[in-house]
Amino acid sequence: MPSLNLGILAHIDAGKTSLTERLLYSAGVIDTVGSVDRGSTTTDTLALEKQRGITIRSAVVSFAVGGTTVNLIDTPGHPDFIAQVERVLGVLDGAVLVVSAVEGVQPQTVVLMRTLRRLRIPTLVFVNKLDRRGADLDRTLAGIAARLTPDVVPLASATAQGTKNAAALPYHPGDPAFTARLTEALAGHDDGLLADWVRAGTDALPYPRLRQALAVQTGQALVHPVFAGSAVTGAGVEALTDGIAELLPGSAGDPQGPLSGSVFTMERGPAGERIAYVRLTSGTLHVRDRPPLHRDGAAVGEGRVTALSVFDHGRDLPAPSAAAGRIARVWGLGEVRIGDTVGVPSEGQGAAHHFAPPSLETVVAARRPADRAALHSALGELAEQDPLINLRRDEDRGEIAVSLYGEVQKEVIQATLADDYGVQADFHETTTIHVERVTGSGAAVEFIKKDANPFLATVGLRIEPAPPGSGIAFRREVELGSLPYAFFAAVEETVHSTLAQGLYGWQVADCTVTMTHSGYWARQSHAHAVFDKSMSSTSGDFRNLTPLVLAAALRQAGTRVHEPMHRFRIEMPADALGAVLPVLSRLRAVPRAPATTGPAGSVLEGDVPAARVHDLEQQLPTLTRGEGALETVFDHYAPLTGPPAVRPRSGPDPHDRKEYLLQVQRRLGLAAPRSTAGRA
Ligand SMILES: Nc1nc2c(ncn2[C@@H]2O[C@H](COP(=O)(O)OP(=O)(O)OP(=O)(O)O)[C@@H](O)[C@H]2O)c(=O)[nH]1
Ligand SMILES: [Mg+2]
Repeated sequence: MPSLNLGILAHIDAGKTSLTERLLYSAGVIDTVGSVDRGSTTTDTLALEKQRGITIRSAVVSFAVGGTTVNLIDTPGHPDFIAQVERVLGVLDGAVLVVSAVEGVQPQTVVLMRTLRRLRIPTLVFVNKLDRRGADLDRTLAGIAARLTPDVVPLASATAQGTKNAAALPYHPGDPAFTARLTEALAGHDDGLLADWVRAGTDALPYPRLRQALAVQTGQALVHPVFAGSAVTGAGVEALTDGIAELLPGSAGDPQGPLSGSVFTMERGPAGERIAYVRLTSGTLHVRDRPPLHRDGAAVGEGRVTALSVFDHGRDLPAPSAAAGRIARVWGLGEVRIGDTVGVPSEGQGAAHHFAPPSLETVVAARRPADRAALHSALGELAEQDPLINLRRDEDRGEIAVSLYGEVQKEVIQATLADDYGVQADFHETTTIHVERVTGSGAAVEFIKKDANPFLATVGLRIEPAPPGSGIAFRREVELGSLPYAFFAAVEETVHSTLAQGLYGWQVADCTVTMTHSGYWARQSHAHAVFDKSMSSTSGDFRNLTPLVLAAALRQAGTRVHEPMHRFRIEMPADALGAVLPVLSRLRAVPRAPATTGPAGSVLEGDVPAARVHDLEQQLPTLTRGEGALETVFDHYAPLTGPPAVRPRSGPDPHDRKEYLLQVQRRLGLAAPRSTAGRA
């Protein structure tokens, strides 16, 4: 049976989990519809999810429709868990973007749709909550066209909105206004259709032709059909189910091809064992297979599949094998992490980042000193499972810091440490993670056996700024054949790890590093002499020299510290504006335009430093008599005004040459740097 891996995405509380429940019910997988509010849904299974009524971890369920097995992935909408969505994006054949008919398009909706369109993931839109008071389909559709994309085709109108009898009425194929709108939307991407339309004059094109073009263009993510209904009453859900089967393309993948799959989420079984969720794009995985594992394109050992289960008709069932197109839960993959490839990496797999990195960081400490080791290993395990939980260990002070998206994620990590690991942890004050941007260009070189270079390596590097968001690129100006590949790889890896701490201790963002000089001493061996290590270069020489050269180039180039900024949107009673504005300016928030005031109150949008978002959240209720609603989402990095914030370094500091060489020497366990004893 063909399969379709379908993600449900939306702003928090739009109704993803409720809709998932409805889809399962309408496909006959469950007999009663569970409720988020009673903690009885199929996908929100964690105790914390039930308590809080929000989704924290992506969950997979499946149902069959029209001869296709749909693997449905319910994702969290809270921006603190955006990393979960990030990992899911890479495994989707299609998506349903849920928009509330009451709240309309929300900040996270914009971020998600932008990403879905960029990745060309075929996406249907479902306007939910037609039954809730204040629902307005037309207003929501106008918002979608204005803020998400004009390439949408509404397929239904609404009646009795705002009541429990609310219904979505699919447009009739014989409705000339509807077919005209549909034709117009499709003809923009299809010259053949456009020509036929012009030729047909006032006659409508045959509906089956339009419907087929709609499926093709939806599959290419050129247009997005819009459905409407209610996840609570079930209105419109059947039409959505049919639309999923008809309009979204299933998985293509060759079960006979080379094995390739990617791990998009992990969980722990009852005995604490790791279970990886693998979306297979090619080949077939069997129990007892020993598939190779890859991380960022590099081999990281192999797993041994001890058991697997495949999603089919509801939940997953144990199976001897899983084939391309499917999602399998796999036991026995050892040290596997989210984002890893099982088998051979295929194109486009790997650590792509679609959303902003976490902008907060907090030091975590065990409440009981005796738990310190347990805390460190528990955090290490959490971070290993999820590469987006970054840890920074400060060996000197014996501290460990974890990067975060927000306060809710912090509470979830705290609860997980307590519930799953039995460790009571305290989180110290949250600080903002800044980045450094290179301001000019700089270059440095150290030659082998020259000056004070104690390493058997020649390395020259130039660093230059690159456009925001482009990341760190490594280039070579020297011939590939001029250096063994392993040495190039050592330089490239070290460039990345060195740039994790710039001139002020922050990650250096967006720059190009070019290798301008290279040189090494080949393995010396004479007929009668033993191989003399002090005479031939090793990767270690390149690893140890690169930070010194890069640090010198970076000092010449200069950097400026930038802080993360969030875009905010505040809805409040019009008379609260006077109290809110001065507080915003105290928090260094800057409105982008004057507030707009309508019958429903005032709306103000602007930018606020990430560091001040939590303050704003806490103050808003008092300023607006509890009626203000704040939404924020990361937007960009802005230069920090005033003196640059400095982050304490960890590890040897290549900007202090003498101290750096001493530390390297100590690490190598050498009496003195070889070949230049005492010269450093
Ligand atoms: N009236 C009405 N309420 C709905 C509808 N869909 C969801 N809700 C309610 O909206 C709230 C959020 O629903 P969820 O299904 O948890 O939303 P979600 O998008 O999964 O939320 P997160 O996973 O936390 O992002 C719950 O109180 C639901 O009962 C709907 O169609 N009509
Ligand atoms: Mg949910």
